[in-house]
Amino acid sequence: MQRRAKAILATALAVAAASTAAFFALPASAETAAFTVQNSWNNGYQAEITVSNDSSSAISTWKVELVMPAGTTIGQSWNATMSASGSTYTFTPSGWNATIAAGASTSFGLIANGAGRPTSCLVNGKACSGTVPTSPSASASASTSASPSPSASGSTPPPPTGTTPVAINGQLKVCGTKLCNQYGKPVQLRGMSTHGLQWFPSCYTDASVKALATDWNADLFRISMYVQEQGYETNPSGFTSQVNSLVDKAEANGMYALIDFHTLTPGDPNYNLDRAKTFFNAVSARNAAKKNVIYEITNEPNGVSWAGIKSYAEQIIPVIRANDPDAVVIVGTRGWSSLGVSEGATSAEIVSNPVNASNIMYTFHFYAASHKDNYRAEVERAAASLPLFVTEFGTVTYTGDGAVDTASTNTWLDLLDRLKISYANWTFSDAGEGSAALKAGACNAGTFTGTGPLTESGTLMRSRIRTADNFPTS
Ligand code: IDC
Repeated sequence: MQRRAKAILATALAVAAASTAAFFALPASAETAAFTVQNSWNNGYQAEITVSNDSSSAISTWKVELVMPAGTTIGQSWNATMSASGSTYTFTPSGWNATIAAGASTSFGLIANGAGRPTSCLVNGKACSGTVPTSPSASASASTSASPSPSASGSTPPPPTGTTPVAINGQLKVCGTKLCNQYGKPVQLRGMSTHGLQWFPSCYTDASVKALATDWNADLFRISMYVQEQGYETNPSGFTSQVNSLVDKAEANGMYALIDFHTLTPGDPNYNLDRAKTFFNAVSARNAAKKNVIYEITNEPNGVSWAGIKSYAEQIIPVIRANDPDAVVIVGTRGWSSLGVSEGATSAEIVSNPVNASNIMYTFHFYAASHKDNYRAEVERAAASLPLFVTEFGTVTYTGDGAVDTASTNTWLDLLDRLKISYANWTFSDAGEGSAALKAGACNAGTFTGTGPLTESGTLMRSRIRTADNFPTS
């Protein structure tokens, strides 16, 4: 077809300053690039260039060349490798973002010194068409921290056409300190986390995910993809596919899918920085059009400063945003996602130095038999100024084993309900440990409904998760 025939060869560049929004006419299918000024100041600006593959087949690399006018230079870039020759600046992939799937895109950023916009641009060697806007005024779409953008532009979405959590709530968005649905109303999602995908594949089948949605009435399915311990690092493409297939299963059942890049040991997420870029580029490109995906970029940072975690987040979030701009992203916190408490700090270090990105939340984890009143007090305090998401908690001790602490679990869940903090319980698996919701052998037996296959922890969690949701639509 015409689209296929024209792929690769036909290229164009669309250049737009945020305030002028001038786009060139593009060929029916092409690699394209959009130049957006994100922030500007007296004698400089920050721009983002999004390279899109609008064709029907993947491209394996890309090159953007910009010619800058006299008086303006490009000082630095990120998520691309830059080289300069006179006034021509050439940008090639950082490595992890070379391949762009059909219909997907990737972005890189730059800082220009001087107000001049590019006078010429090429994508993969083909000339741009149209005119480059010259207005130096650019409306900032600079990111802010956790503060809300109270009224989203645009009209109210139509009433829901289905009854599942995703059909009702649609695309989620952080509003102030809360997670809001497509109607701008705060919601709490309640659900379960997988165990390590590498160990319990038979627990995550069509039948089990359906049982979570229809028998447990879960809203949320956390997909825990360990990076070490025989996880992602041993087979990146295999684990990426497994995650994508579980995203699809959650979507088919109307549940939100939380993609957990399950770092644990080593505790510094920067150890996995390149793997995270590759992984999140792939999953965010592949799932960009879905409304049910939430990204958890690091599970439990430990032995690393908040500054180190923040730096990691500020490198991974742009990779996701380039493909899936409206998705909520969740950032792990210091001390095994304890908001710092387990390493002698507090949430104040985040409040005073938040991640420079919008539409994000921060992780808090607890294990009910180990973490009690002082942790609850910190959550209550932090929730007043930070959007929090309990992406993992256990009913037992932090080892994942031992007796269920029903009283502490219920105290915790009552607090999360009151604060409308979403949660996922560790684990929906039949691991032989106290935190597992299913009895040993239950996954191979293949029955996931009712309380028959459940442990004490599973029975408690099912009873908490099954109760009616409160998802306001007006
Ligand atoms: C535990 C599992 C256990 C496994 C161990 C190491 O329950 O079977 O042997 O990890 O992989 C966390 C982690 C989570 C832990 C869990 C319980 O996010 O990976 O799972 N836990 O120890 N943080 C606090 C507790």
